[in-house]
Amino acid sequence: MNRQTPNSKSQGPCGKRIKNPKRIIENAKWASCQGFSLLAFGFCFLHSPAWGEEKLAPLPVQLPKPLFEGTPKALKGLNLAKPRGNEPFMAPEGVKNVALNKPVKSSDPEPTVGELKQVTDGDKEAVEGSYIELGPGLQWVQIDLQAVYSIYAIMMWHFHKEARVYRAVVVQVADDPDFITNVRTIFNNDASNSAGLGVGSDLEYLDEYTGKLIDAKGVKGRFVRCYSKGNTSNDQNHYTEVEVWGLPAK
Ligand SMILES: [Ca+2]
Repeated sequence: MNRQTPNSKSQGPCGKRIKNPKRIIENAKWASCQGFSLLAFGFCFLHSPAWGEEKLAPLPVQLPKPLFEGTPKALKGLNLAKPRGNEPFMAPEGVKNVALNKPVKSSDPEPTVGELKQVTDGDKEAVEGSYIELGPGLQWVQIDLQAVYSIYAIMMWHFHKEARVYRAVVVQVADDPDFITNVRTIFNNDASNSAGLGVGSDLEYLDEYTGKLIDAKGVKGRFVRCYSKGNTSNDQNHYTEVEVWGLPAK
């Protein structure tokens, strides 16, 4: 039987004499192992959560009770967004409402009804005493998250006791309290630019107990500002609750 030992001289694939086949075999094994390691590293690189593929889970929002009173007023001529219903919104697992009990400022520092801290107090029921009323015309409320967060969703309830639509709703995120540095607009349904913040292409919507969900797509920021300019029932501006769902920024 023509069987070669590892130490014997043998023929290579090109017919040349190979002096040390054992060494060749070991090198081949080493190269194969390195190739596998590189392949495994590449697989991990592409699939590791550390590179931005967080595990997703439904946003754990607790909705208030529905409380529509009276007959909804006709909202003719408005091109409204379809109601979101109870469809879950997927966000990275572990997101929290980082606006809860955080400080609130406003263009109207003395609301006609309620106190500014109610915007982030966790109470989002539609009953009397659970919402604040700001003056007429363009007004804003601003939340200081007190740290930079990656923001995945903003939930907003203006007033969901009756069918109404708030006008010129604009939501911005910034790095500074004066909204000068790194200002990003994440929602704008002000089609006529009546707020002077630019023409918005988002649709107007009916305020409901399910809240307005804004997909913030992981934008990083510390300050959140929400604008409005009256509503279809009156010129005032109301807020029941604003939630900012995020994770500490990496
Ligand atoms: Ca509240």
